[in-house]
Amino acid sequence: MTDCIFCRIARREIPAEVVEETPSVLAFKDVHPQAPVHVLVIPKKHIPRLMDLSEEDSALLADVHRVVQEAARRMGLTDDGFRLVVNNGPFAGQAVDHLHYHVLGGRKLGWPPG
Ligand code: DGP
Repeated sequence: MTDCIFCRIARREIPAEVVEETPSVLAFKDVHPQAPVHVLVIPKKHIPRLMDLSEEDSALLADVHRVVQEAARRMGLTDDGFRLVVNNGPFAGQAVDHLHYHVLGGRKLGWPPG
């Protein structure tokens, strides 16, 4: 158990607009949306960064991707598509040290990112 902000959201100690939940994964709306749809998908387990994943997390990662699919369906992103982003570490601008996937959609997104 940690006091990180996403662990606290996963424990429902801090309110969030939940889009999808399974026993191991939570999807909720980003508080500072960068696109018309901006959902964060997190494993409930505290994993600080993508580089901290290990082989024992394989099933959990599959769950995360299933929830990404379900959240995308629920938010109407299936036809036009969406972007899935993981910021890993300071150069990527990772602000919250709890692994999270950004699901961004609802408009055409630019590439490359800044
Ligand atoms: P990153 O830069 O990849 O670490 O993105 C962190 C994201 O988390 C950022 O887009 C804003 C979002 N965020 C931070 N605190 C909260 C919060 O308390 N609630 C919600 N819903 N989102 C948050």
